Amino acid sequence: MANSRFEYVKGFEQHTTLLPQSFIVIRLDGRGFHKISSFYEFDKPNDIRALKLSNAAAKNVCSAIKDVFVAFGESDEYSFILKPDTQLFNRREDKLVSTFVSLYTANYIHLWSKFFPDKEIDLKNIPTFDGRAVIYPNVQIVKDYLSWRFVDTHINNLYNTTFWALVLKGGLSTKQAEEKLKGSLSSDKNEILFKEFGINYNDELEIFKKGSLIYKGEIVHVDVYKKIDEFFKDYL
Ligand code: DGT
Ligand code: MG
Ligand code: MG
Ligand code: MG
Ligand code: MG
Repeated sequence: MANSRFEYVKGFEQHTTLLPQSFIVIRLDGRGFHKISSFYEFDKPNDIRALKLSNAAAKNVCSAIKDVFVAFGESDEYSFILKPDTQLFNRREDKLVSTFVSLYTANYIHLWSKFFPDKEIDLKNIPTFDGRAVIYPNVQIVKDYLSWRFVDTHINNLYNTTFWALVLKGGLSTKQAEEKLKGSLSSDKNEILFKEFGINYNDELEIFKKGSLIYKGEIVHVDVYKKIDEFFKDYL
């Protein structure tokens, strides 16, 4: 490239190179999905079409970027875990995060009509995503990261399932449902679901209860922390 007297402006660019030999987790999260889910009338608390759409988009990201060895999705978020020795973009954080965000978002929008054939994308309500990269320096911590997202899925889903049963089936206001669930234990929520609504939480769809994990090109819904050693066996 020709040198010009303007070239010095390049010196203002700042780049962060992520720590070598450590796991890079890139987590994407839907922007304002509270509003997006209500605009497109997602089923409450879980919309199977939306979850399948995010899985399909994430699967394409995993196919495009081979250094992802495991990914996990729930609600409006997806985490992609890269191999610790990846040299993708020389581990430049801005390139990594922006590439994942745009690849995922482009796939999400491209695949939208397949999962929501009756709902056109509205230009003022385009689903978009933010992203961050986090470095986990050893296997134990990155295993705990994945378990954390899994447990979060479970806790939120049990709460949301009970909350929306109280509102949609029990006729409570959202405020009343919130009050009723304040300080409740998991066992209390299971009991409310069963006694008041005849719902056995165990019978809920696995994808709702457990989130989705992509490993070796397959999407599975499993107790992540029980199988965690299998996913990380190459790094133990
Ligand atoms: P943010 O991430 O700060 O831009 O804001 P939000 O609104 O995306 O907040 P977040 O990510 O903490 O929470 C996800 C929202 O998306 C939450 O309001 C529930 C909603 N959502 C996600 N998946 C579903 C679904 O399957 N059905 C429905 N009805 N809502 C969903
Ligand atoms: Mg967010
Ligand atoms: Mg969000
Ligand atoms: Mg979220
Ligand atoms: Mg370029």
